[in-house]
Amino acid sequence: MHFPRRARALTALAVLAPLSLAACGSKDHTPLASGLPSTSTTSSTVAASTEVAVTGIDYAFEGLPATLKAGTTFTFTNGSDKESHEMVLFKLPADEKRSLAELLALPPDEVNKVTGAPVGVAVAAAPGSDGVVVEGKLEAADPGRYIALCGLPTGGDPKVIEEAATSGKPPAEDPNAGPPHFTKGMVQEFTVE
Ligand SMILES: [Cu+2]
Repeated sequence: MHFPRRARALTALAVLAPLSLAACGSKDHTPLASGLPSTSTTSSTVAASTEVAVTGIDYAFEGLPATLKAGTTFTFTNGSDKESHEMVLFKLPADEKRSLAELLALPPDEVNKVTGAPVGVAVAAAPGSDGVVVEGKLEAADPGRYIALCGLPTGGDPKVIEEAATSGKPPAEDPNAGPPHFTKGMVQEFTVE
């Protein structure tokens, strides 16, 4: 990669996101679960294409089928007119049986142990922009369960996010930065066959 420092910074963003969720969450207060896409929106049809165009909107992924073929690659585009978005792709361990909602309700240490490092990260900081892959590859190479999420802050300044992405430094203080987008529903599981 051309941007190793950049990749580290964004990985930190993605990995830290669940920490903030767990810190403010509890069994009685689970903003993530309430924002999860309902299972009725998923399809059992295996996508025919092995290249899938995903769009990040406020606050969901569009174009991401429930089931895909191994070897599928993704492009990522920001479809918002105000927010930054990213697509962070994780592959779950083969023996992991818990649901996405159960996993994200776990303590942060355990979540991070389950997900490990992302398979790939693409960031589209400017609203309407094409995502830039800054870590790994946006590819579902092998069969299994995958998760796509956006850990960028709600209402965050796209310039601050872009700066963090290009400088390799942590994001500057942003008084408008709210909870990560995945707590508002921008998280989706899919299966690769
Ligand atoms: Cu987002």
